[in-house]
Amino acid sequence: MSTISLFSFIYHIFEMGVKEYQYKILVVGDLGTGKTSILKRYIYNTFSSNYKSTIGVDFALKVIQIDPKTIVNLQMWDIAGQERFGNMTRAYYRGAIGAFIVYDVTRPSTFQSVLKWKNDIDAKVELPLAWGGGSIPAILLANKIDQQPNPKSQKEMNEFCTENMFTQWFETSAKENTSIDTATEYLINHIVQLEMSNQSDSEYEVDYSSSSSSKLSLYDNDRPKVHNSSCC
Ligand SMILES: Nc1nc2c(ncn2[C@@H]2O[C@H](COP(=O)(O)OP(=O)(O)OP(=O)(O)O)[C@@H](O)[C@H]2O)c(=O)[nH]1
Ligand SMILES: [Mg+2]
Repeated sequence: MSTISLFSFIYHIFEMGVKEYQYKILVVGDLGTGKTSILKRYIYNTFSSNYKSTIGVDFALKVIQIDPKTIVNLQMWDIAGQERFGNMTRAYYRGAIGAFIVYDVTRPSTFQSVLKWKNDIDAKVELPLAWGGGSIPAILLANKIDQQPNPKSQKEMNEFCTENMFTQWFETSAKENTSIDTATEYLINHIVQLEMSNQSDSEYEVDYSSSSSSKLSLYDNDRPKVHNSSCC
């Protein structure tokens, strides 16, 4: 792109009044619950039954056009289950504005851990003061429902989420692509509304300074290229 056309492109963006938001979203939960698979399904629309445990953290980006004047740059941080509330999570969580907490419906022990993950997040990160502070929105994902129904009833899930301040819950399958887009849309809409209701004029900046030592690798080498998504 020539310098002149670059300037006219930038001018066009300003003239159109396009607002761009950056949201950092965490994906946490016990080992093997399907966090990486959920992200791969959401971003690349792929699934593999091979289990390759994440080491440290991975992250992926996706640009979403909410409406003609609103763009969201979503930064999804896929935190290894083996991190288990260790010291590194504080650095990984910094600047996050929302979270998915994932359990595996076939392994009850992973449900026992979701509160530990929620408490770990609540202890280490909170919403910006300009938004009123407090806990970041957390969505509970009951994953692998293609393998068996969720052992918890809808009533139990609703009560659990209300009591423990989860924003919402969804039953998902990364394998069969069940409710992953819906859950993500729900979280993004919730965050956009939070930001708008606090009438913040400036977009929320994510601080990456702490992540320089993190593993910021690509996902698998066979990652297909998908329009409007990118990975660093
Ligand atoms: N049947 C089924 N298998 C799934 C689903 N999601 C993930 N898996 C499988 O579960 C295993 C673990 O998935 P991962 O996505 O690697 O789990 P993870 O939570 O990222 O694990 P860590 O990185 O070790 O914390 C893999 O073999 C996946 O193929 C699902 O929705 N249904
Ligand atoms: Mg993983």
